[in-house]
Amino acid sequence: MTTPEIILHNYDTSPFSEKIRLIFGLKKISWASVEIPVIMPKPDLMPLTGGYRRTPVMQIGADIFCDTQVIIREIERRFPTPTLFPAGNKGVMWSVGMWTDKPFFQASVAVIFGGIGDAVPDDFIKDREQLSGNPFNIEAMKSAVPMMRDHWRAYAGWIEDQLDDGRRWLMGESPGLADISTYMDVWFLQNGFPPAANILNEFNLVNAWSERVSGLGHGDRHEMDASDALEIAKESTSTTETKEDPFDPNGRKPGDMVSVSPDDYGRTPVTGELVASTAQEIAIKRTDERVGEVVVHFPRAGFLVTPAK
Ligand SMILES: N[C@@H](CCC(=O)N[C@@H](CS)C(=O)NCC(=O)O)C(=O)O
Repeated sequence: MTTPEIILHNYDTSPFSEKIRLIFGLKKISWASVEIPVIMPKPDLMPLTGGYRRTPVMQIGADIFCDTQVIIREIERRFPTPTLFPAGNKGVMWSVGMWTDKPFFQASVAVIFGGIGDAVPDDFIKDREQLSGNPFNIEAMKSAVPMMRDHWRAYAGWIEDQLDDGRRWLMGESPGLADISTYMDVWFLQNGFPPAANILNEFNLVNAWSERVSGLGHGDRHEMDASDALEIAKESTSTTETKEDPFDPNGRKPGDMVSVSPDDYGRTPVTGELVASTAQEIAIKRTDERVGEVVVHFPRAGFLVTPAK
């Protein structure tokens, strides 16, 4: 059997997708891009995820990976060379991701959307209010811009500090996950609201490094229609093996019905039957009339798992 294609459901302006596209570049992976809408509804994504709406989502046959944490883990497992961890330090690299994906990302959102201000379209504002469950308050973001610029500048200063011994990449002489995760926020600022990128003017090392990261490229990308991706899911069988987790502190086991949702935003729960779980990942099986049986994978850190009927 040939290995099914890697499919990334994404849109071009999505920073979290850029992180994955650059990993495809670093590892020279061939992949298919399915363009998904920037706002809900996402009618061709929901049959695959069962309700998870965030961007990106990776599909390999009938296995669906939600959140860049499990996407990255799966890419590294399938394509170990060149590694995303050229200097080891794996645990530290994952925790760097918590900084880049949360406080650094939130500072970027405030600086970008506060900067765009009244030009942010109404339907986008309404969608992001639904996503977060909070007001997407442009006035508040506008007034927060000076403080968030300060945070952003402090974070950029950390990148500059890391590079100031002359190294080319954050962990040494080869690119890895630290570069790509951190660059995501630099890319978002440069592309989301270019005037705000003047925060970077004082950071010569960061500017030179960011060009190197951008130069990793996106691997070998081709476009795919959403309908073809759904068809592939329908014709495929998940390759995830049922596996009990002997150390699960809550006694969860294959066959249990559970709901999984992010703990921060886009919290729609996805319900299914537990297939396999570890400290880092949970995979649940569900059925949809358009795609048949699929197995959906989520990270554990940043997600909530609750019993379901
Ligand atoms: N922790 C998630 C965050 C993903 C995320 O926030 N993505 C943004 C776009 S870059 C999003 O989902 N926005 C709403 C949407 O696309 O519907 C991950 O690592 O994948």
